[in-house]
Amino acid sequence: MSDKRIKIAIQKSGRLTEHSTSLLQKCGLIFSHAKDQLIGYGENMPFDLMFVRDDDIPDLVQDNLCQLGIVGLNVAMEKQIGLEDAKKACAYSIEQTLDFGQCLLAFAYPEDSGYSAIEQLEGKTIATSYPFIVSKYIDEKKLNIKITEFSGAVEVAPSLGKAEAICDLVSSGATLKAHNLTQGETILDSTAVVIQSNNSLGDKEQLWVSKLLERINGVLQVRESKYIMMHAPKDSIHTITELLPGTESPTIIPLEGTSEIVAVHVVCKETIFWETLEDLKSIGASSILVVPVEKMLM
Ligand code: PRT
Ligand code: ZN
Repeated sequence: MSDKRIKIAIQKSGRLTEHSTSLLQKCGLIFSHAKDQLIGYGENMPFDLMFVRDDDIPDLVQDNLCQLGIVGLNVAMEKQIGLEDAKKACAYSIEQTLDFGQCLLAFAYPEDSGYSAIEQLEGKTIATSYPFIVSKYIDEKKLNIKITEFSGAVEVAPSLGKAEAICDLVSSGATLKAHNLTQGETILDSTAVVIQSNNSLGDKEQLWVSKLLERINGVLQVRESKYIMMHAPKDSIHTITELLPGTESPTIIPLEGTSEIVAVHVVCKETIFWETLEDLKSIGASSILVVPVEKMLM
């Protein structure tokens, strides 16, 4: 890389766009991006953003035109398996799983078809936008099922007589219901992921990439993390750490005028429910405060 800038491919306009830009902003990246421009220029770090269609992201990273990309695991895997199939090396790796873009890649059968499992579709046809992932799954099960590729609106394939079943992304399930389809086996649990080119970077650039990945990890941890403070009987500390999921060693602070009660401070990396607070109260904790964490670097 002659210009020493690192390019990150993100979706131009779609379900991942706002989450991706907001994640990078939370990592401290300030960028200028004129509407309809392909590139957003990083102002305070050597990262530039390339705004593209999500399907182009694995190719851009594969060809090292972008060094990083944020894309659905479904898209990253489809390309990866496609390369495997063509006996070509995949030149990117999945570096980080993110907490947005959640969906399932699942089979679905027409409600009145009597199908409820993929094994019943021997000799039949499945429509999908993910032919490589689906073929691999079917091959592993040693089934003889044809695949017809649809680039969009896969759910209409059975009613058009193009396929007996489909395999498509599902989130709420409303689209399947609206087309009288019943959800079947899930073949992939997908979220957005960060992919990185396997081409080696200069030392300085690699340092920036590592720093960004570390900050992304910090942002993800912080989203669920809470700082919890309470007063509690000294002999209940062990039970408290058991009740609070994802905690490390708590900080114990003595209180003026008592040796039995202490102040306990702890960072909890999972969601805290009311039930947990009630359980803490029942073992003698009081003045329980749960506050959000702004930033975290582990
Ligand atoms: O223009 P471009 O090619 O960039 O965008 P796109 O239209 O291909 O992608 P987009 O923005 O729809 O989705 C981007 C990524 O979001 C996908 O690759 C997935 O990783 C993730 N994602 C999460 C989803 C969904 N949820 C989702 N529900 N992508 C698509 N859907 C579609 C699905 O295909 C089906 O048509 O939504 C419908 C089902 O939704 P429910 O809620 O009715 O079940
Ligand atoms: Zn797309």
